[in-house]
Amino acid sequence: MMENGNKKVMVSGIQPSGELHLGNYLGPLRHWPEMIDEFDCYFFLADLHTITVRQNPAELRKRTLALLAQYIACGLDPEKCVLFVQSHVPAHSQLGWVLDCYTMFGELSRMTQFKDKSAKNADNINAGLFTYPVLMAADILLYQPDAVPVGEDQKQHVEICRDIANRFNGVYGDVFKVPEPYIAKVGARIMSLSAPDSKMSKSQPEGCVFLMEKPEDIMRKFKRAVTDSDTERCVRRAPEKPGVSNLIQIYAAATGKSYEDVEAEFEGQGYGKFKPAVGEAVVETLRPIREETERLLADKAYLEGVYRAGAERAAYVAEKTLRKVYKKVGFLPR
Ligand code: ATP
Ligand code: LTN
Repeated sequence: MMENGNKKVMVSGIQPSGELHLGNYLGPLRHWPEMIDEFDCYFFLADLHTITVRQNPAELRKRTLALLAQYIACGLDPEKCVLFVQSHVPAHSQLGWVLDCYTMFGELSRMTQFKDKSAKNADNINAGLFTYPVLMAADILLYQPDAVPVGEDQKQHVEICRDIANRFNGVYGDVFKVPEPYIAKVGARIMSLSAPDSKMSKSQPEGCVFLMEKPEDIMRKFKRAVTDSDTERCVRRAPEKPGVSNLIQIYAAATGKSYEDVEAEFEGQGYGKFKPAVGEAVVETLRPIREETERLLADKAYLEGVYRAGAERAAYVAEKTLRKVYKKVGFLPR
């Protein structure tokens, strides 16, 4: 079923750097299972990327396996797509080095994630944090994908990947396919429940709903969600109502309804009804994922089988691209 030469290809990854949250799910992850019939899909756990920030080794191992279980629990059937751990496929690091030499200091300096993360980790602004987008470009280009499904915040990284691919192709001919970012319309930027002007992020846990969180904790976070102080208190999207607009977005994404339908459903009702309704919709969306993740985590042998087979299938494709690149730049064949 894979690598049949006709199907379009898709690749994406998430860092096992913390607990998966509602933004990760409603933004990119929810859409991945919808694509596995149409595309040849490669989904990986971006563990190499996580060490740009200091990690506890035992925790990292645990979270990597938990994220794999969550991928599967969200509907990524390992029989229908390739699931693997980034560090298990050395071609990622190997192509990363080559692409480092085709990426400019100036363009990396403009990356907003680098600016943000170096401000947050002022005592550890390491070279990996700086060259992170180049490794990400290697992750992508190895699989010659048509599309890269990510959240809005990763768009700039897919764009630099396209620039690097075009630069390389400009010198050596058509080595890489130049992929498009694929960003969902609903849910691409879920905002924090406690500070709706910043994106939901694990670094602000009070405004962040985690996939494995208990239903009562999720309900509590939604009931406390920051809304707006307009006297009408009506459920309608508006730029001056970021809190309510975000809740409408979450409810629409969780239930599959349009924004207009959500507004109509709660017309004439205040926030007191709306906030718990959003909480319940989220709890019900996440419940089967949480239960299936727990079941899968009890079967380590199965998960090991999945990532071993995934690494083999990914490496087969990745090494083919790497060999082509090595040949083009003039490395002596082994
Ligand atoms: P942090 O919480 O530290 O900001 P993160 O949650 O963004 O990190 P990543 O591994 O960088 O973690 O993100 C995984 C995927 O989830 C990416 O495709 C990213 O675009 C998407 N994503 C992250 N946060 C959100 C959000 N609030 N809304 C929608 N998509 C998001
Ligand atoms: N940078 C991404 C994770 C990531 C990725 C990738 C996503 C690493 N390599 C390749 C898509 C394709 C992030 O922080 N969310």
